[in-house]
Amino acid sequence: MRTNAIILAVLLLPLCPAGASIFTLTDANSSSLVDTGPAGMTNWTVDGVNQLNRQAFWFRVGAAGGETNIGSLPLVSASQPIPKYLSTLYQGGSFTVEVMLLLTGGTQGSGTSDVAESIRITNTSTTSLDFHFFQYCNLHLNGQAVNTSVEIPGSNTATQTQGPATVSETADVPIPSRHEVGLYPNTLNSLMDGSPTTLSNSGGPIGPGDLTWAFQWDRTIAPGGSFLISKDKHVVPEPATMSLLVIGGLRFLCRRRK
Ligand SMILES: [Ca+2]
Repeated sequence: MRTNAIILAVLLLPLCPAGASIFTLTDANSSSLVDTGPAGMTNWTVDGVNQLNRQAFWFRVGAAGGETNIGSLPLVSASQPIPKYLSTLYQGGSFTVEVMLLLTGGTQGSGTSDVAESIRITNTSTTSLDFHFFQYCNLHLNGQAVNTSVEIPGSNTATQTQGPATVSETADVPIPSRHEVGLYPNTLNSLMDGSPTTLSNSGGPIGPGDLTWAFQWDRTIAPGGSFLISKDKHVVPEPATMSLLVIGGLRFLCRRRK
């Protein structure tokens, strides 16, 4: 009987977390740690090397006041039906935020990895919602805090490099309202102060340094309506392994042309 109770508790745990929980996503050569609390995604390990310091999301309703980390909202549910996928749902005062993460690793030793993310904000009230959503990312490519460069050459793709060829690119849809590259912790401090943040639209390139980038979406969401953000973040390896990975390289080039 006691064994059955323990098994039941373990089965229910991913569905009914009491508070912030840390989930581990795994697939092929990759793993990632996701804290459902304010820390957000804190690790993205590819072939044994962590590429990420932190990625987290903030929001603001209306034009005044500071931003709030979504991980500080009540967590309604967290579900990990398969090791490489995690879905979390947060309850705001008049809206919900659902974050869906899919980790796709490359073959062992390839150095390639991909994280696809979708964020759905739903206005559950009967009035329009003046919503501002922020995505903040601090990559530590090749496990190093100081990376070579970061830039947002257009308005929806952030490219960070370490050395001549280790690259992470993140493309976001729909195109963000604003963006910003920066040196840690300037953007993070702005998101954590008590004043409204408007990203600067600085696209760089900047570096070397402890580099960060962020996107901002400003939307009025109709009563009962939703706003969906989709993005894809991937990393490709340094030249020594790149030469062995023609297929992976071609896939990267194809993605760049989208
Ligand atoms: Ca702020």
